[in-house]
Amino acid sequence: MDKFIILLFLTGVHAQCPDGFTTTGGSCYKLMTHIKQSWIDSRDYCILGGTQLLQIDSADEQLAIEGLLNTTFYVPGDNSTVRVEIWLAAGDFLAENEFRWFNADGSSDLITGYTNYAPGEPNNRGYIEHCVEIQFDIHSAMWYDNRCDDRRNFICETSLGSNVNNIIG
Ligand SMILES: [Ca+2]
Ligand SMILES: [Ca+2]
Repeated sequence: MDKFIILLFLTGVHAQCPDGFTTTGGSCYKLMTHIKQSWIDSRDYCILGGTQLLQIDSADEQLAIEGLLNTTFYVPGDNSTVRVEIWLAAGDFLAENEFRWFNADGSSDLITGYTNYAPGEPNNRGYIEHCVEIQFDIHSAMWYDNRCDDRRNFICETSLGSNVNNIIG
């Protein structure tokens, strides 16, 4: 009986993701499959919902996101057509080649930790690529800098136990 009560207590305090979000590891994610927007509009959309545009801080988190993309987009038996681009909350539009994570509160942090750029990236092709995206297909999910005005799908991220505005849900 004591064990049962303790189990109920632990279950009650366990932090959950908001409705519609996927939990993997220590964070909650919502993949916007039905909207493509510029980098700034994607970022603002997540912030209006009480979340942030996706930041990937570790190889574990990268794997979690690859799993989410695979689950969402991979069609069994179809090896050719899956190709999706997803914004990350990273860019170098404040200072060229100084890539930062942009936080929901308006602050930003120089990226000094994990990255997963494709070979030769970021390359600032045409001198107009200042926002970072994932290019996902069935083989890889590497990072590229690209044009901030391009319209992409995106992922909003929030922490376990947080509340979100229902525009996201
Ligand atoms: Ca994250
Ligand atoms: Ca590039």
